[in-house]
Amino acid sequence: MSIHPRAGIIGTGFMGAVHSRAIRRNGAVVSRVVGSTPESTRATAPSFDPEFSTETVWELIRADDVDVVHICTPNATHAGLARAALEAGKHVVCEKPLAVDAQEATELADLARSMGVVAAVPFVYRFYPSVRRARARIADGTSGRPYLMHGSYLQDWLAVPTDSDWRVDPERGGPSRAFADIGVHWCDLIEFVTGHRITRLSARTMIAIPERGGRRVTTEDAALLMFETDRGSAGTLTVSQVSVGRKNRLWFSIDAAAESMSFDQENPETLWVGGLDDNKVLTRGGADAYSVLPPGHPQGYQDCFDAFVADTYRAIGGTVPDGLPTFADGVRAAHLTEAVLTSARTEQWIDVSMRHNTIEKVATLR
Ligand code: SOE
Repeated sequence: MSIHPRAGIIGTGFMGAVHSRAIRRNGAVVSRVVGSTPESTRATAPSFDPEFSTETVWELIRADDVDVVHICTPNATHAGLARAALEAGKHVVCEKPLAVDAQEATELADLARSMGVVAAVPFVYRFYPSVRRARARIADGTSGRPYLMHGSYLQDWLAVPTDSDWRVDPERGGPSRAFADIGVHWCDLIEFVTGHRITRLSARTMIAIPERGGRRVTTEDAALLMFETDRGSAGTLTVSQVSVGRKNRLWFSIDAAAESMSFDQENPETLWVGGLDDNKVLTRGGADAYSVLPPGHPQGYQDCFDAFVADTYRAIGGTVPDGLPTFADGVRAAHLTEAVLTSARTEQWIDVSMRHNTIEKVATLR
């Protein structure tokens, strides 16, 4: 199939707009667009300038002029929409979380494999050139064995009691909010860069603002983790959506035998490298993987999305690029999310290693 498939977008909010820009920047067609409801479709879909007007989700999923479905709706609708699109034989890009429980996420990954279609999840921070550089330094042995991985993912868009969003409602967002929404990005990224897998974790969650819009809040504003990995490393993570002044500050440090490296998503053109004799800042070079602009012309979040969609569409064309985040990665994220909630409830360490073996099996069977 062409690497310019015809796309259908379900969901016309911020993520729908990000996906539509990435689709068009890759030379593909936005064939159909629907919102979460017929009313939102009529109100918002025309602004996406689709090829065809579409009344319902089902019309989009069944349309012969849609090859790949992008699901950009509230979390609790993801699994049902992904299942329907897969059963219709479509390739699927589903926003994280793939599903609000790990069993359903696993079933979707199995279904995608049995249907023989491409099924991807936008863990897009993998596509920063600086992140690929850090990954290469570990893979080629330059960094030495990672000892510690630590960092945070901090935002402040829910820092005020009057702030709210469908994510706060567990019926629409699922039982976890901060970790399921952004903590999974950090965990995916640290495992992607190091090649390690988190095998056990201890987590605490906290609700900083107990009431929003007159309703009691039951989903976490923040999560704090300690974890161990399958290759003898350990780490910590702080996730928060109430950290005033932090807009989208994903940051990690990997402290390895020969050097430490740190990356800051709010300053993504550089990678800090600390050595025993000197420290240096590596700035994105024009020849780096996923560099599309000359040095000094900063690349950012949308460029990562463009690269993710390009690689997804390459996979649809028959060549699966290294590092494409698929439904198997969505399954892992769902398992980590469940482990975080279980650990926070029981105050116990939770083993996630067995789940990983299952996930890897799913991933390799493809
Ligand atoms: C909101 O927290 C959000 O848009 C997340 O849903 C995205 O996954 C993240 O990349 C940016 O912040």
